[in-house]
Amino acid sequence: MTSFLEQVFSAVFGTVGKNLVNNLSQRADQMYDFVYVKVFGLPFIVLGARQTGKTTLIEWLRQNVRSLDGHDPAPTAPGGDAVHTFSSQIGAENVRLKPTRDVGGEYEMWETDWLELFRETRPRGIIFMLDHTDVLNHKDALNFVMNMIEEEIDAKRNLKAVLLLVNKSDLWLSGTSLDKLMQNYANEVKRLRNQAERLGYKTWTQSASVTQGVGVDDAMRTFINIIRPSPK
Ligand SMILES: Nc1nc2c(ncn2[C@@H]2O[C@H](COP(=O)(O)OP(=O)(O)OP(=O)(O)O)[C@@H](O)[C@H]2O)c(=O)[nH]1
Ligand SMILES: [Mg+2]
Repeated sequence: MTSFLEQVFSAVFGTVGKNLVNNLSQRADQMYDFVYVKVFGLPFIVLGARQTGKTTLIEWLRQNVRSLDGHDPAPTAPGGDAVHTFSSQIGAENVRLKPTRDVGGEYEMWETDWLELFRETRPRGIIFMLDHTDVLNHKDALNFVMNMIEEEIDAKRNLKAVLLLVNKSDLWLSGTSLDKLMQNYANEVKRLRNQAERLGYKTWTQSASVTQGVGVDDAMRTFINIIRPSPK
């Protein structure tokens, strides 16, 4: 349809006509995305090695509570748990979110649950969670996610952001800084930045304590602002 219109407009008005049609169809796509997300929710996924706080973060978003102290979920089982689309108060705004599924972080689930979720959701954003323990495992998990993004041509098409969320700051912030902790991941972060630049998504690192409600609101506001389609 567009190419037919383009041909007609190019024949009648030359390049100006072609550009006009391109512009209009781009705006129609943007408007469609904007309305679609308002109704059906922002598709994003939460990944990360075992026990990093994925379930807790989804609960934090879902319950709209500012602290989950004492909250102690069981490790997420193979197959994960379905998460229905819900609205969440983030900053001053009510945003409709669609994380689709809460997946577990055990190694055996990466090739199965993580990959399936990525393919099914075609997320606009990925929150990759880690903490201050088990550096090698977090490196493996992050490299797995980068490989997955590299290889999955359809699933990565809408990707606008990958946030590295370093959780449990209540346990490590008194002994070290975010920069120091992230020195362990210098190669992975470099690779992630290169990939982001090449594929056109944004990536950055933030610290948080989801159970204490510290830094999560800020991280989520930034994340949502980057991944949501613009109304223009
Ligand atoms: N101290 C502290 N503990 C946290 C924080 N966030 C989560 N936890 C705890 O870490 C443990 C694991 O949290 P989960 O949310 O189950 O982690 P998960 O990534 O879903 O774990 P799997 O499903 O096994 O992959 C729980 O005991 C949480 O209460 C935090 O910010 N600080
Ligand atoms: Mg879990």
